[in-house]
Amino acid sequence: MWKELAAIGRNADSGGYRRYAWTPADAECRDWFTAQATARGLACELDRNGNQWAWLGDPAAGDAVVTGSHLDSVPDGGAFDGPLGVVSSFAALDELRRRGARFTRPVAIVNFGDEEGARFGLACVGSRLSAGRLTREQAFALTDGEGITLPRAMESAGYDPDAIGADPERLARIGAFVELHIEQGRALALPGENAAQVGLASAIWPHGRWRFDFRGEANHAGTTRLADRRDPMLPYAETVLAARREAELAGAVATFGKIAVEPNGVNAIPSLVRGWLDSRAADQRDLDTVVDAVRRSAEEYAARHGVELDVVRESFTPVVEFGDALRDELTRILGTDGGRVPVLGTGAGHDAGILSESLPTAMLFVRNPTGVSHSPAEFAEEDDCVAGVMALADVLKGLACT
Ligand code: HGY
Ligand code: MN
Ligand code: MN
Repeated sequence: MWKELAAIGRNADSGGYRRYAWTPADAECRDWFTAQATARGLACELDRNGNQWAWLGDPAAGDAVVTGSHLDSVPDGGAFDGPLGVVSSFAALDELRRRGARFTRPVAIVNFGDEEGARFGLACVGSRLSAGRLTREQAFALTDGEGITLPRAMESAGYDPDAIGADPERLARIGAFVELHIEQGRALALPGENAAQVGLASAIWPHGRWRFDFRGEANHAGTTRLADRRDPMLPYAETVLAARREAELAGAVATFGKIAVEPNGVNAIPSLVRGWLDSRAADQRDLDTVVDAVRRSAEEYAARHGVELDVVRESFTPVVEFGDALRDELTRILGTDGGRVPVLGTGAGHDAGILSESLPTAMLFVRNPTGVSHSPAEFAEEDDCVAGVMALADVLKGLACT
């Protein structure tokens, strides 16, 4: 399974993945999902938001146990972020069948669409739509870097954008959603009390994405006197450094990882510099402090250079505290050999976080020896991945089988 999926959407030069929503690579990942589900006799279903579901048992019976994750990636992302959860779900089902488990609740494996928001800028579009946390109007307004809107992109991929919207009936049939994910950090890998192959999630930090548009005046790089310039690159550069300073002060994180310059010519002073800030903090107050301070600094720098500034919040996810009941149930199931199961917070967003307001959700983390993610270097040891599959099989057995 892993080898088949690994070849899809991988860029030969970088070794990273470019599986963006509603692109041919996304379609190939979806075909792979359908093939894996069909090969296991699971009933495949596509919901109104383009999320894929593979069912064992009758969904209408309700109280389903669902597992899965996402298959899309960030630009040049790694092989594990998302796919490890989906592959492990199919493998865990295979393991349960090997053990002769008898299912007493419907079980489904899900592939949530557009979790990374790499193309349209908003994280977790598929799960947000289903949970009613993104309206059709908001979704229709999303555009990619080429100005293609989300509905047009869905249509070109053969999906009906007019069908999108909240899906409360579907979510009401789910009793628990458990997402397995590679840890995007090193808490499980470092020696100490959290050293383990598998851990559980406690919370997801509040986090968001803000677009800073610095508008200056295009001009000749060679002939325009410095005093006559309104160069948007300068306040942008100062704002990047301010973001780092403010994050350090607040014990938060802040990243300007994406920039778009117009006209982007070596010998032209830009007319527009667009920078995207990703900022996250353990609590909302610190996040607000960082973003407000960065915005204020940006305004001050822009004014100093005669540059206009617009700041737009493009994506935001409030803090997620995963419910104790389901996590305690998983701890009971996994801690059978007396081993303590580490419980970790994370700064990474997930579909499980989006759904946590609609139904009981939990996350399993698999050890990441380097902690690296959102990079072609992302890696997990095979025996840690197998431990993750076994843990997920134990969890699904404990929740959905006699
Ligand atoms: O950006 C995130 O937190 C996640 O990988 N979507
Ligand atoms: Mn990710
Ligand atoms: Mn992910």
